[in-house]
Amino acid sequence: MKPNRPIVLSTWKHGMAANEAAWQVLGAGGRALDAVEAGVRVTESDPDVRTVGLGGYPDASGVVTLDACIMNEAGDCGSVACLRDIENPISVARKVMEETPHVMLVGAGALEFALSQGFPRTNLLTEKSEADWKRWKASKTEARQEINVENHDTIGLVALDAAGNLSGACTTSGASYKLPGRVGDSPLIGAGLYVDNEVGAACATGWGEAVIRAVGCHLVVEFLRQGHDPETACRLAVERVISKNPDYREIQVGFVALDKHGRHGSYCIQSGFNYAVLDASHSDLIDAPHAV
Ligand code: SD4
Repeated sequence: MKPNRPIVLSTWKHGMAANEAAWQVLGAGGRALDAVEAGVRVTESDPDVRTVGLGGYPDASGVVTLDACIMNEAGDCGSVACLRDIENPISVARKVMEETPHVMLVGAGALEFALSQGFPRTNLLTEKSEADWKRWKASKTEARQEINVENHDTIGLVALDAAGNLSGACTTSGASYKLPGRVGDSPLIGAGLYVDNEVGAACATGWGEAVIRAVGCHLVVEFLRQGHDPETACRLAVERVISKNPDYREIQVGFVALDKHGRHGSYCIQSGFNYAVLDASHSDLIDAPHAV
């Protein structure tokens, strides 16, 4: 089979703009790692995307804290969690990968590292997010919000470059009004993102606690390794998530997968999840098949 490459896919409609930015790199013969970083930076910096980066929903105390990770074709990875005041956590995650002997930095240490690397300090709480947070505080509703096409969340983006290498990135402001200190699946290698250059890559969106319980994206990639096509690999992982989470009817979890040949697929628990795909011949927003 002739591989379909380069190609990029990412979660939700906000992935379309991210894919365009990634394509600037991929279409020029660039490296998947550079493409995935460039792609999700667009979403992080867009104040109208309320679930990623600048303008993201804050935690219960009104502080925006961000989670992000990145992984390259060699299996190198970097991650930051509970990072505040930095607009592009994905680039900090890349610095963790490239400039330190570690994989993950969190909280105050992650911020200190970002500042030492020259990242500017930015107030991430926009007026809109602050107003919504105040309304939420006054209403005292539960922290877990519905995740759907209007209220989407994390951007996960995976790419296969012209040279046949895979990389991925995942970034989010996490669950809105979460308990301060809460970290979701998105910065956890294996849960929110996984890349194995021999077989494929996957990223996740949705209720992170459920994804973590199943180590979702590593599972998707292992199903690819067993020979399943991307949609089936995602479906089998969703079935595992369902089996580990008795409250599955109340949550959304979606996976997106790209294999080494440039084939892609997705699957989620309930209707309302879509993903964006871009290659040399088309750009699409595809509704993911769902379990219930
Ligand atoms: C997380 N998967 O932190 C991310 C995004 C989210 O509700 O907001 N989920 O769990």
